[in-house]
Amino acid sequence: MARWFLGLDSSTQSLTAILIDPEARAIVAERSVNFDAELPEYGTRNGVLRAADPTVVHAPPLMWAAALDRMFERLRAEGRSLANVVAVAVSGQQHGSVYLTADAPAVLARLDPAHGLAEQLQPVLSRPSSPIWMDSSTTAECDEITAALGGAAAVARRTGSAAFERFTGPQIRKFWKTDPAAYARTAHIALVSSFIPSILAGRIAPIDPGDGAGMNLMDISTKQWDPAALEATAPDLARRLPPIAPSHTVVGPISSYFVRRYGFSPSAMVVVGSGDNPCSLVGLGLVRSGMVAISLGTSDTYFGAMDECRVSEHGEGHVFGSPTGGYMTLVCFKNGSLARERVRDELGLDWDGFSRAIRETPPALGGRGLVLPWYDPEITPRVLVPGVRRRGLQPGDLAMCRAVVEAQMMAMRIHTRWMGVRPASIHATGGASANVEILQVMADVHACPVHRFETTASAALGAALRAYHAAEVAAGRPADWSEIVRGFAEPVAGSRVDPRPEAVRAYDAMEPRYAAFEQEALKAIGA
Ligand code: ADP
Ligand code: XUL
Repeated sequence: MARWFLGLDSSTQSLTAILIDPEARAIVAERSVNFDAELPEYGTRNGVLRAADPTVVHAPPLMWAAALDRMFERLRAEGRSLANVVAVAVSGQQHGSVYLTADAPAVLARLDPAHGLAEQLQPVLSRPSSPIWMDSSTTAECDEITAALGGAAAVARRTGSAAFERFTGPQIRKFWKTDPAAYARTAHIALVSSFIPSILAGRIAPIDPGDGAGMNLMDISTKQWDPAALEATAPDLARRLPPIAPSHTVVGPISSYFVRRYGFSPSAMVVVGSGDNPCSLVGLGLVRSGMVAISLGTSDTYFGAMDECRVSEHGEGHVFGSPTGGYMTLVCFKNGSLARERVRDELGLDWDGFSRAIRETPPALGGRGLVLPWYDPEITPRVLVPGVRRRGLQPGDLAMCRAVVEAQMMAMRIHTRWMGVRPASIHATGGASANVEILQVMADVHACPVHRFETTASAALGAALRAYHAAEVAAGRPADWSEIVRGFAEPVAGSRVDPRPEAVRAYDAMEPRYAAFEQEALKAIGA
């Protein structure tokens, strides 16, 4: 009988499932349920519910549960034998939280296969909607938590990130402040990534250090709840949180609901869930310290694996637990594709013209010019007052194409140094990774080879690989992560771009000039 592993990614707009067969190193199936299109009764747009206040963004947790029924109905209807699934692991959009009453454990334990999940879970929600990562309505609570814990750097040292509006702790605090009665009715608080496994296993599931680190509640060095952070957040919080357990922990066998309704094997294991970014780390094969991915999407993100826990003194980026055991970082740069497009459009070019302009200019522009491409407010470094700053460059200058990409890569190099890990190789993903000239600048500035990854569902794949890994561990077999991901998380053949020694030297020389220009600009705007 085939041995399949299932990864489920409950993300903002959809639920994605990937079934893998590790023996064949094959993806057996990949399917998505789009929330807006397939569950219109929940009234979401792009998977979320908006309020009059634009900073408030929630989603209906029952929709996430209903999507599970939809997904398994579909896989069954296609003739996939879910009896082959040995283990299932979940990836969830990070930070979002689900609030359950004291009846939840009993209801979860006795789900009736004659009825759908949403209908049965509705009575155990103490809060009908879930604040998600797009919610930014908790600035006051962030300030209160930060003050109680001794400042932003202290919060970052303690929990891996400064207090952020979307993080779960500030969200819980706001809930307690604004609806103390509903908070009092709440006996269990779950993350998206622990709510789905709780349903699958029929019991309240632990939280893993990958997603637990996105709460401002976990001690990043011990990977356990931090009593002072809990205290600073809301009263009696400890008894409302599940334990934190390593990412490969088996929560239990799948609940009989799924056995009877969809034909899962009663021995199928449910593994602890994790956040979508920690799962993507695995899905992109970043299983050793020094392996880094740069995603060139709407924003650019830099994320990588590191063995030791290091936190930025300046609150740059986030540190999460890695599902492989150590740590990972995630640093977001807002002016990514947006800034590249602005330059391209200002010069009236298409992407070919943009690439040609890069090819025809020397590394570091021969020392001639610099730009700070802050078209929009920037996250890293923190720039609240946007504005592009040029030195030795005019707006219509074709050299702007190289200058903008160099600035982006140099900012990444400087603002990720606190990790103390020099990238040994970079996996490039996202729309702009199709551009070889951009990848060459990336390789030269970071002084390491770059490989392109085409990924549509790295979080779901990462979850499936986590399920496989957890089953190997549970069976007492040595589970080497490089071996787990082999054949699944592979770069596009022939996509390797190597750094050129001469260019690497030019960028070493450029770094202090760029850093000084950036510092001056930050000082001028009072950042
Ligand atoms: P998202 O963050 O929305 O998922 P994607 O990863 O899909 O974004 O990337 C989309 C972006 O990729 C577009 O906004 C575009 O700027 C960029 N892009 C696409 N092709 C190229 C190219 N050849 N060169 C540079 N950028 C490109
Ligand atoms: C990470 C974050 C997002 C969500 C999206 O901190 O907020 O990447 O995880 O799903």
